Amino acid sequence: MKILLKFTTIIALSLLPFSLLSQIKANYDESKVPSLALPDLFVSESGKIIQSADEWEDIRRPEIFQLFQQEVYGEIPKDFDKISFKLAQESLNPYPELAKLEEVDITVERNGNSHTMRINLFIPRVGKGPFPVILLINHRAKYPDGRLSEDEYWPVEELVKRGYATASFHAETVAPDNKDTYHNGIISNLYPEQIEKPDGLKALGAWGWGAMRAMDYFVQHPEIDSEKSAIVGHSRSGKSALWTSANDPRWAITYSNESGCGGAALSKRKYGETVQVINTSFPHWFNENFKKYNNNEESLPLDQHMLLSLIAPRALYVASAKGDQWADPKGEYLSLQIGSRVQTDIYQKNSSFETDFESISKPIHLENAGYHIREGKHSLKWEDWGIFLEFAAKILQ
Ligand code: GTR
Repeated sequence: MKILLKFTTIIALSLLPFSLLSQIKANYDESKVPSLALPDLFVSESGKIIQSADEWEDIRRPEIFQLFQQEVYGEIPKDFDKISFKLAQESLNPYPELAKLEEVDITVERNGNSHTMRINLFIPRVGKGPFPVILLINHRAKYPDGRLSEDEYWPVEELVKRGYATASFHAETVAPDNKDTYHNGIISNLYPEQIEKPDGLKALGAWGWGAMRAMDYFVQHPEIDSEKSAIVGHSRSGKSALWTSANDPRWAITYSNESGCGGAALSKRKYGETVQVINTSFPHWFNENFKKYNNNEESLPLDQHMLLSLIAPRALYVASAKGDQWADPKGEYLSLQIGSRVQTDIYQKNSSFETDFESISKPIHLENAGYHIREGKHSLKWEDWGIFLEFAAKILQ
C-alpha cells in the first residue's frame, strides 16, 4: 500500500507542469544556500578600482547597465517620433472633494505606427501645488483597458491627503502579461524589431517604458513637481520599477515591494524562486539571453545588488514580507546592503545597513536607502505604504 501510494505520488508529480514541480523543490533551507561569490561593484571589467563619482559614472555604471540590458531585461527603446496627451472622461471620481481626477490617454507614434496607453492621475485639491507625485505600476488592476478601478494596494485617498499627486496605469495597456501575447502592445506596434533580438524588449521592460511615458506627462504638467517623484511596484511590477529607474534618472525614489527573483533578491543564492523557475513560468518577462542562466546562476556575470547600485545617487527603498519566502527576503536585504555601498562610498550619502538580516526588528531608514520587513504574506498592503511614506516624506519634502 505504502509503495503504491509512493508510486501514485511520483506519477502525479510527473504530470505537474514543470514550473509547479520546481516550486515544490524550491530551497528554503539557509544551510543549503551556496557560499556567495558576487561580482565586485568597484572593480571595472578591465580591473580598474573605482573610487570616484566620475569613475563610477563614466566607467563602471555603464558597464553594469549594459550587462543587465544584454543579459537580463533587454533594451528599453528610448526613441519615438511623437507623444501626445488627451484627457478622457470615463470614470466617476471616487474622491471629488479631495482630488481632481485626470484620465490621460498617452499616444506615442513611431515609424507611422501608434500606441495608446491610459494613466489615471489624482491631483490634491487641498494644499498648494505643484505636488510631488507617486506612480504605481499596476499589473493587478481590474480593467486591462486601463479604466479606473478600486485597488486595495493603491491607497489614493491616503496619498492625496498627505499632499501627493498619485497615478497608476495597468501594465496590460502597454504589454499583456502573457507568454503568447506579450508583444501585442508597444512591442509589435512600435518596436517590432525587438522581437527577434536575444537582448530585445520583453514585458518587464515594456511596463517600464510605460512608466517613462507617464513621467513624460508629469514633467510638462504645471501642477506636478516631477523632480519629487517616486516609482512604486509590487512583485513583478517591483522588478519592472527597478529596471525602469536604472534606465530613467527622473525618478527621485524607487520602491520595490517584494520584488524577489529578477528584482531585488540575489539570484546566486538560489533560495525560493530561481532563474530557471521564473524563466519557465514567465518566459515573456526577461530577454532570451537570461535563459542561459537557467539552473546556471554561477555563470551570471552580475547579480541583483548591481541593479540596485544603478539607482544611486537617487533614493532606493526595498520591502519584504516574512511570509513571502518565495521572494527570498534575506536575499533582498543582502542585495540592498551591498548595492547601497555606492550610495555611501561613492556619493557620501550614508546608506550603510549595519544590522544583520536576522536582527532586524524595525524599519531601517537611512539617508538615501530604506528597508522594512513585515509579518504576513506576499502583497502590497497599507502597512507597507505607511512605512514607505515615512521614508518618502524625508526625501521629498
Ligand atoms: C509569482 C512570481 C514572482 C512574482 C509574483 C507576482 O508567481 O513567481 O516572481 O513576480 O508572481 O508578481 O505577484
